Amino acid sequence: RLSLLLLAAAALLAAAVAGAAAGGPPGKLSPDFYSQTCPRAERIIAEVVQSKQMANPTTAAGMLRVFFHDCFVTGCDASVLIAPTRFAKSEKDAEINHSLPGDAFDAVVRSKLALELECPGVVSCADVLALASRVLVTMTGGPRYPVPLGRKDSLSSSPTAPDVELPHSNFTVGRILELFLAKGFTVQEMVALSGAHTLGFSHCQEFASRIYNYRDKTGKPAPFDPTMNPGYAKGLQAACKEYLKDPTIAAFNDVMTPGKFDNMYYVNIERGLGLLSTDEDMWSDLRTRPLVERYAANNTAFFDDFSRAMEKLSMYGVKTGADGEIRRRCDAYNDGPNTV
Ligand code: HEM
Ligand SMILES: *[C@@H]1O[C@H](CO)[C@@H](O)[C@H](O)[C@H]1NC(C)=O
Ligand SMILES: *[C@@H]1O[C@H](CO)[C@@H](O)[C@H](O)[C@H]1NC(C)=O
Ligand SMILES: CC(=O)N[C@H]1CO[C@H](CO)[C@@H](O)[C@@H]1O
Repeated sequence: RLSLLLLAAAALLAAAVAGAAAGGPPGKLSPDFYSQTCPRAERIIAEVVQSKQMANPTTAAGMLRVFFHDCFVTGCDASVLIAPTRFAKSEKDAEINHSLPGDAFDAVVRSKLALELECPGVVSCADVLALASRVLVTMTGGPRYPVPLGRKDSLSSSPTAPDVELPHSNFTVGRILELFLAKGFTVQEMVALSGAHTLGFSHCQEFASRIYNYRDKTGKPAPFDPTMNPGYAKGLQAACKEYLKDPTIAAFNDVMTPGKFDNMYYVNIERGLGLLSTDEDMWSDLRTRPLVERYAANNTAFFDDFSRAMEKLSMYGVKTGADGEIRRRCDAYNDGPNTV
């Protein structure tokens, strides 16, 4: 009696394993999801985004930020890539999109074109974003973390969701933590993921209130936010002088090693060289400060925690099975313009 039950259990197990080999049971992601259907998928994406990154070194930062914006708004489902049409707005219409960089979108479009030539209709745009982000993190000196695959692309893209779901540069650390904790991320994961600000730029308007007409919480004025290194603050005041006339002026997020993926972001925070108030406030908030100290002192600890947090972020709210589709082009639904 017992051995019969065991045999039945073994048969079930074998069926489950066979299912996994055939692309995985619905609802499960796996790193070799495309090993049968598009084995060169990652190589193809890597070739495209690497040449894009060499031609335009801001691509990596742009891609990473686009990926974060995709995942935090209705899950990692390429909803961020949908272009608005005459009939329907999309996430790109949200105010917070203003600076999502064209190079990252372009790299995704090119990757998808190359993939459609080799294995049409197989690789989702959500997976392209996840793989492209990893390639670029690694290429700029960061860790290579696991990226499970098999995400489907969304069937919707809300123009109002991004401004609700994403953290703003004027938030307190407390408010940012609320946002991350509500999505199931820990304080440690929030601090580790913020290390992405080791790359890229912020526009002056995102930190202008720290360097011009500064007032502290009690309304008391000061020449600049006193948590800033004075030389740094003065340098930014000079660099951003014309930002109202020219809103494209921007500063490196990591003033010391702007193009390198490393733990310098945290070292900067210790020295008052954090660019956004949300960066620098991680030093005054005692929930986040020990983690900033830890990552500033130990690059391996940062890479380890960043890797785990990125893998988790890449799984956030993913759609599988009938919850989504494999888009033919990343900026539009397969069934034509969404008229909702
Ligand atoms: C913790 C809360 C966060 C806040 C408040 C925040 C806010 C911002 C702001 C205001 C900018 C500048 C945008 C611009 O002016 O163009 C920026 C840039 C950037 N963010 Fe964040 N961010 C956060 C977390 C993250 C996370 C988790 C990631 C990725 C894992 C990320 C990746 C980036 C990157 C790479 C850039 C540079 C983009 C570029 O150079 O094109 N950020 N962020
Ligand atoms: C933060 O900035 C946004 C615009 O980016 C603005 O709508 C909002 O009112 C600001 N919030 C606070 C608390 O200042
Ligand atoms: C740095 O962190 C890693 C990973 O947590 C750990 O194994 C290592 O011992 C740490 N190194 C130092 C010098 O503390
Ligand atoms: C990259 C991108 O799509 N940016 C858009 C953000 O939204 C404004 C309108 O609110 C568009 O003009 C931008 O093209």
